[in-house]
Amino acid sequence: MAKTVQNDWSGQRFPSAGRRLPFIGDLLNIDPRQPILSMQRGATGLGPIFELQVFRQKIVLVGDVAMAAELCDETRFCKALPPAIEALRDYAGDGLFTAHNDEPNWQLAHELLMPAFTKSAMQSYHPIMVETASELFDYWRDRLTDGPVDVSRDMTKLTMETLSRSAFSHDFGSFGTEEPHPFVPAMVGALEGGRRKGGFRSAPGGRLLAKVVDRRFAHHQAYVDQMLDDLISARGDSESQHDLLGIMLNVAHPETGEKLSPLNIRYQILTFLVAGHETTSGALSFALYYLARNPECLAKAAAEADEILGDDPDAMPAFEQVSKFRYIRRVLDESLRIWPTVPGFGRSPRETTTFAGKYTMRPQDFAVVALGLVHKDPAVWENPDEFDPDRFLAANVKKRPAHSYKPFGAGARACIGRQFAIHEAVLVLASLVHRFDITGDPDYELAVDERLTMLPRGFELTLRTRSAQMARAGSD
Ligand code: MNH
Repeated sequence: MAKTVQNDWSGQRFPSAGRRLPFIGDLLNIDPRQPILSMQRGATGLGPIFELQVFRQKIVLVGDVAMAAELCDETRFCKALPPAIEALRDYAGDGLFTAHNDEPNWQLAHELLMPAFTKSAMQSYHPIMVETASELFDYWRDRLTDGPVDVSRDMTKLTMETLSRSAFSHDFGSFGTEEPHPFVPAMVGALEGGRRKGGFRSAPGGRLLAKVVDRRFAHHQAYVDQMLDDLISARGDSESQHDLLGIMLNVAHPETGEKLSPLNIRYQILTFLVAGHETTSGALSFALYYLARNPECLAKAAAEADEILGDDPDAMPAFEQVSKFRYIRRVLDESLRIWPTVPGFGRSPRETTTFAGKYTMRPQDFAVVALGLVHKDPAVWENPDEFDPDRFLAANVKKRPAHSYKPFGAGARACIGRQFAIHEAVLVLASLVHRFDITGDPDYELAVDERLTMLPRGFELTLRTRSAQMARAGSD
């Protein structure tokens, strides 16, 4: 068995936090419940590039805009799969997110599925997004006297439902019960198992440990597998052939005639269910957190919603109206700056190169762009911890260097669902602040759950309908 360090950067060393122990390396400096956040906290004072090593796996992270921008240059660099993402291949194989750049199924799936993410495709998802958001609002309206709502829980219901209805014409019935659909904990459980495996794959005995984890999480995996089978087989001829699943099952590549294999289709469904909902749910939850914390921002957002949607508090936006909520869009952008719900991504050079003017970097080496640090680089972002949506006014965006803000990744492997996420999130935020007064608990201190993505934990909002208040304003 090779004793070499994985991702060793030809033996070059970078600053690392705390004391490094023999054998386990920096393991004790990482909080297993918050690996990314604890790594970022530990980075204070280490400079723009730093490393940590656990057993024989070294991870190199970059945390300033200059280095991130260099890594985002697609002519020299491309996506890399850090171990935690590589480990997801047990579930998502060569699906879009976890495919290696040179795997033929990436190109094929990318070309087949791009049409499902065009503007005209968004127009067909719009009514589904409106209907799903309305169901959430009805669900809340029926429970207004029950006390505050758990924001992350309900935003996850919403985005899960929107994604599965839009992409697979499948209704999870999330608003029928308090609890999330059992697929959600099963999926989170299966992925958590994968992440743990990724963490100790490079450890001695890692394979054995992986088997133990596999067994512990087997029931989650079985549930997820069954769900995916049901989703595919439940599809009759009558159902939409134009949603994502319809394209995957029926459409052949126009030039090569190739279609996705049944196994790859399973990988893609799981990929979209996972990539397509928790990310947006977190973005919505953080945006609501900042709105509740900043009354003047909330007032501006509500004023914008009222101006565009009119007097009826139950009005929902038309497709063309969604891009008009410019302030609400800035609130979303700024929330994703402070809390990028996908906290980083890996990059490798296409050929051996000199990185940052002095480090040799070979194609087998990778660095992680740590978005939580890049988005707060004081060289680019003034008062980086302050919530200020107007950083995203066009004039201010122009003043910043390229690649200062990368919540959706970079290059050919950037997020395919970006427009979908933005359309859904803006639509939901606008109609929500139009319909409800929201109040957070002033004593709530932001706590963040780190799964594959970031979500506020225990953040609650008290909701009141605005109908009475708007009727009063209208009669003035
Ligand atoms: Mn999404 C890739 C962030 C919403 C489907 N997504 C990525 C990457 C980031 C990302 C970052 C690149 C990762 C990497 O380089 O390794 N995504 C987000 C965020 C949101 C989001 C912050 C919401 C906010 N993503 C969505 C939605 C969908 C989706 C919604 C589906 C409808 N994302 C994907 C897929 C990929 C991806 C699929 C992989 C694309 C590829 O490699 O071809």
